[in-house]
Amino acid sequence: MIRIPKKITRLLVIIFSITSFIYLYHGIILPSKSPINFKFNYYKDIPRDQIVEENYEKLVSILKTPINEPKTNNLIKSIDNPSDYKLENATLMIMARNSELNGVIYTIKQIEEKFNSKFNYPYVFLNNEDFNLKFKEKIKKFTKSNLYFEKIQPEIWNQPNWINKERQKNEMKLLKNQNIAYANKLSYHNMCRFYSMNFYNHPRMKQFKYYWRFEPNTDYFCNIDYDVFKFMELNNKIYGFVISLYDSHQSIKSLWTETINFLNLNNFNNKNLINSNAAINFLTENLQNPEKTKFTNGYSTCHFWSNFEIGNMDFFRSNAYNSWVNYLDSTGGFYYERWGDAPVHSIGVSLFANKNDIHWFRDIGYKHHPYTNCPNSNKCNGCEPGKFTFDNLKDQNCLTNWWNFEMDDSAKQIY
Ligand SMILES: Nc1nc2c(ncn2[C@@H]2O[C@H](COP(=O)(O)OP(=O)(O)OP(=O)(O)O)[C@@H](O)[C@H]2O)c(=O)[nH]1
Ligand SMILES: [Mg+2]
Repeated sequence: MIRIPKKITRLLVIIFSITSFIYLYHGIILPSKSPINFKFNYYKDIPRDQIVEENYEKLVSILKTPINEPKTNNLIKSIDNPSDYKLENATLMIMARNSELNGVIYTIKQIEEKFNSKFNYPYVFLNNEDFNLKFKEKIKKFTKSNLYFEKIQPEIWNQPNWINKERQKNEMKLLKNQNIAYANKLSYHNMCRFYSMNFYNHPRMKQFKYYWRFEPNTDYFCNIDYDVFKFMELNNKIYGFVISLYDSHQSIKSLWTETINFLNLNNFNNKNLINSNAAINFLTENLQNPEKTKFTNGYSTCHFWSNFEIGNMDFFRSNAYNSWVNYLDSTGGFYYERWGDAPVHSIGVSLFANKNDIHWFRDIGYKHHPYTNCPNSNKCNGCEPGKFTFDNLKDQNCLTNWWNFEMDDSAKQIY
């Protein structure tokens, strides 16, 4: 038998270890240089209508389960002396036209009664035109908080001048013929683009970290006795929602394809921006409305309904979100299609944030016609627990997917 000297054996072991490490590092630890390929792994061999029913029943049973406030040990409850209270760096934010004054008052009255009179967070009002005196004077009567009335500058609000007007006109006509709401309303496209990629950099908004977005003519049914912004900060939440829905797929035909294109940029390195605990199943589900996932090339169209949001703008200001949304903008999809800020925010947070940092505010009773989040809680009044929408819209519920696929036990048990 040939005896290999000990020194050589040791050398061989070292060489073997180094080569294996390099191989493993490149093959496993470093992402492979290949295109992104999202896979939805669930399969249910039952008819689609049955899936809709099952998901809806589950939503109703969750909403009917009695709850109270989040069961964390760090809730900061309403305070007796607001003038001494150290507020979070946060604001209540609304975009509105002067003509929407009554709708704004309708909702502010509820937000003040249910939440803000206990804390006095400031409000930011945004408009593409100047707010008139009547608007400003009337609003002052309903809150003691600081009010900021802000104009969105035309260069931020208006569409970029490189948008091909002829193409835009033709595409909008096609979408309008398919009954896509607001397809041919340019201001609506501007609004969606502003909320998708600009609101967090508005000079006034820049001073804040957290925002609560609200809309005119929406309802808030429940007393909120704790500071929701401190809840976000103390529990590392970056995004909070109340209602989750499917979208009209025709309005976002290429949004997912362009997202994949973006993730494949930089020699496929952009996919490193995806969070290791991203909510991929929520984004790629294809059981309840498979035609939507097919039409968009892989996106379920599930989104958080952004007419209510509580968010951390540091996330929106991050490199991942910003480079992606700027890429989206460069494709012209906000104008050649009718991309909403809801799917844009939702894809953004679902891909680039840890899903554990996205919070369902199950305790915030809320309605924006025609959908409601009505918890079974003695803090709520004026809505029917478990009622989500009309029967013919049941299949638009996507909250059950969020619950089934993305919430872990601690998220499910927080209420
Ligand atoms: N200042 C201003 N605000 C706008 C404009 N378009 C929309 N908004 C505001 O942007 C928010 C969203 O617009 P909505 O018309 O409610 O859009 P939506 O919720 O998709 O549609 P609805 O079902 O009609 O409520 C609301 O707060 C509007 O007041 C606009 O051209 N100018
Ligand atoms: Mg609305």
